[in-house]
Amino acid sequence: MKLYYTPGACSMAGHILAAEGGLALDLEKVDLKTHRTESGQDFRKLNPKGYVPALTLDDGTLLTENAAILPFLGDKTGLMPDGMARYRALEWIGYIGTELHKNFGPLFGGASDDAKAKAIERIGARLAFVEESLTGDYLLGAKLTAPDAYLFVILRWCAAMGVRVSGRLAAFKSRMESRPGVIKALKAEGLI
Ligand SMILES: N[C@@H](CCC(=O)N[C@@H](CS)C(=O)NCC(=O)O)C(=O)O
Repeated sequence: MKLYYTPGACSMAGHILAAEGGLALDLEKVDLKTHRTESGQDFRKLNPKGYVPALTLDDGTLLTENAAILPFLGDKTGLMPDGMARYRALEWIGYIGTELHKNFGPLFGGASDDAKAKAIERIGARLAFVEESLTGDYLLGAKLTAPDAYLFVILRWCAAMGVRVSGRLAAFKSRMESRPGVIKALKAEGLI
């Protein structure tokens, strides 16, 4: 199985899950500006969507979208729960993808200062809900599950983009940073 990733991008969520769950993944870095992979492939031929993450399975099947890749890798690693908790995990992956991740668009792109300020305000409000809900060590309680990896990636972006992260969210970020699988993934992506 190979994960096409860009250092620090949302593809790191799947990378963290694999590292935390002891699942061996091949990794191939993608330059999102040139659309070339580190071995020189045209990434858009491999994944017509042109963005990371993309996961190729051993039989050549291509899987894209965090909403699919994270549950998939969570199932492979035991980090995706069953029963009602599974729907809670999917609920968080949906929230993080659509209410947090997508609101970073203006901050990454060349938006006006006004649009950036509005995005920061929106992200702050969405994060306040996450912080209120985060009553245990992880989103679903005492154990790390798939959406935690995604939330951690988003909190790293906050630090880089001037979005304030404090209290329980800051504690969650530090907790994640001390986990062996997270450290392994950050090192493999050249981020520490
Ligand atoms: N809908 C996709 C979005 C993934 C996404 O936003 N990927 C970003 C990196 S975090 C990317 O590759 N952007 C480059 C581009 O869109 O060309 C998902 O949820 O997996």
